[in-house]
Amino acid sequence: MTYGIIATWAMALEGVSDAAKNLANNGTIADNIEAAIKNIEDFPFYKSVGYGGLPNEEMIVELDAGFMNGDNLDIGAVAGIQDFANPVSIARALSTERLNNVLVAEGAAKYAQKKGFERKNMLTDRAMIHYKNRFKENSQTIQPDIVPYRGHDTVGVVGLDRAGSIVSATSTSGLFMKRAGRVGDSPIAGGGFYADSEVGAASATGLGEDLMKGCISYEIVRLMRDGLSPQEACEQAVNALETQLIKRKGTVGDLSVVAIDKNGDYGCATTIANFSFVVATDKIEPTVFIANRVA
Ligand code: SD4
Repeated sequence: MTYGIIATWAMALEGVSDAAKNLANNGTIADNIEAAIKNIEDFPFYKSVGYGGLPNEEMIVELDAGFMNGDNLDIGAVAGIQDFANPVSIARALSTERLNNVLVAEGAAKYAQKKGFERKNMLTDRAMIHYKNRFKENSQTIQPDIVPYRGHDTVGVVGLDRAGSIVSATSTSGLFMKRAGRVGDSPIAGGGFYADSEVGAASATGLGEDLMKGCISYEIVRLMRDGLSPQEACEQAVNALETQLIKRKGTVGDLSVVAIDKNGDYGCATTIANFSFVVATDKIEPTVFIANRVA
């Protein structure tokens, strides 16, 4: 059987490479996606994920993560969780519960504490400097404009193992300078992530407020179920959402997506220049590809 793993942004290369080796040896996609994301969460220099992720407007790092098991459609997610090292692992644990699969803020922290997940102060000195500089740049104390700074880099990973299981998962610190309590698409099933082992999986990165409007990860999986290839599904979903938002609102944020189907074929679409993503399958060595908006 074939296997494959696709992730948003070049930073995922190391995790994806390790995962590909394990998947070749019959490792499970759930274990390997969790490990690939933890690798990124633990690295202090990625500004949108885990340790070192940039804080909200109150200089607090609030983290979001989601996990979906496409075999049984189980979903787990945490939003606005503080002071835990690996939100993706907490999201995965929640996906195995019968109830209470999506927890926010203190409730999520209580669950994580009870389950023994590692506590950690996630605000690094470097992230604090970014925060302080942003206020200097704006020479004001009111909330500076919130934009997903160029090079936004939420991690979203989709994949398929040799047993045919498909998973999609995400982890992010969300938008720099977001309002306290703000939740993006990343922990929203169907928005930032979706997986169905009968079809495939998708994940998104970019402006959560807009990605959510199209339930874009669900939409990509739905299009694949209708027979589109992952590439066609990604392009169609991104183009349709962009078109609708421009038509109705006159503006749209960055939209980038990756997908895989049950045959191990992959797709990617973006509205930005130089969106990097990582692919490894039984036919493709771990490689960073660069996508650009389709005209
Ligand atoms: C969010 N989609 O919180 C995330 C941001 C992102 O890379 O993708 N950053 O809206």
